[in-house]
Amino acid sequence: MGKAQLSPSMMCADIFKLGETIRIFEKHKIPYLHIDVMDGSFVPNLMMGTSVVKQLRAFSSLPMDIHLMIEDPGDKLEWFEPQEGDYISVHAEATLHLQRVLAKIRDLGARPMAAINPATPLSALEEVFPDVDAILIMTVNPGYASQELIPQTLEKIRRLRTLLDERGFEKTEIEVDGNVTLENAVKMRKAGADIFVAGTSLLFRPGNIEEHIEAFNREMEKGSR
Ligand code: S6P
Ligand code: MG
Repeated sequence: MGKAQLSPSMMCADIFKLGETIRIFEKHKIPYLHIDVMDGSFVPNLMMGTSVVKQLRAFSSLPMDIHLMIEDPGDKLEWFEPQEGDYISVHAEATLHLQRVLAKIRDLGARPMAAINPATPLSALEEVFPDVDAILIMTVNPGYASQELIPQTLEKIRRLRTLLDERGFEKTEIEVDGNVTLENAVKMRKAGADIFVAGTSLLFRPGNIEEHIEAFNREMEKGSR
């Protein structure tokens, strides 16, 4: 198992402090910026469009982890100008042609990730294991920040890790998104998670972001001993 990685959910950041917050992430070698894109149709909310992505790219070279919560993502991938090193995740529930969309992400030069909602069984993804570098397990229903963890998703992470390893996909990463508190992160890590989307429950909770990053790293190191 590789190092536990943080992917800060930028929709939870204070927009008036965005620049300094991103500089903190660069200083701490945070591997991704998590960008939630919502279309008001796949999820009941609107969030983070193409111009935000463009401006962030001009400001920082940190790779992006673009979470598309939109219907028919396949014909909109180019809008986000995918870059080498970026992850782009698409929901199994949002397209009839998941394999084609994942292959297109790879063709565009980014890393494909398949996402599933809490109620969607893992079997929805088994046939695309060869097409992804990561799988995103939603631990809340997508659409909003500050929700409560859906407890059965912990067991789902565990089952996915076992299934991936049994099928020879040991390198495929698991990302978790939703109510990643320090306490939940420890449980998610034990279940097999690699990338932790950090929103209002972790990095953007009251207090100091750098201290929150350090606390996360300490907890993760404890777990690996
Ligand atoms: C939710 C979205 C997430 C949230 C994140 C918020 O639909 O995909 O990325 O921004 O989960 O984190 P928290 O800690 O407020 O649940
Ligand atoms: Mg997200």
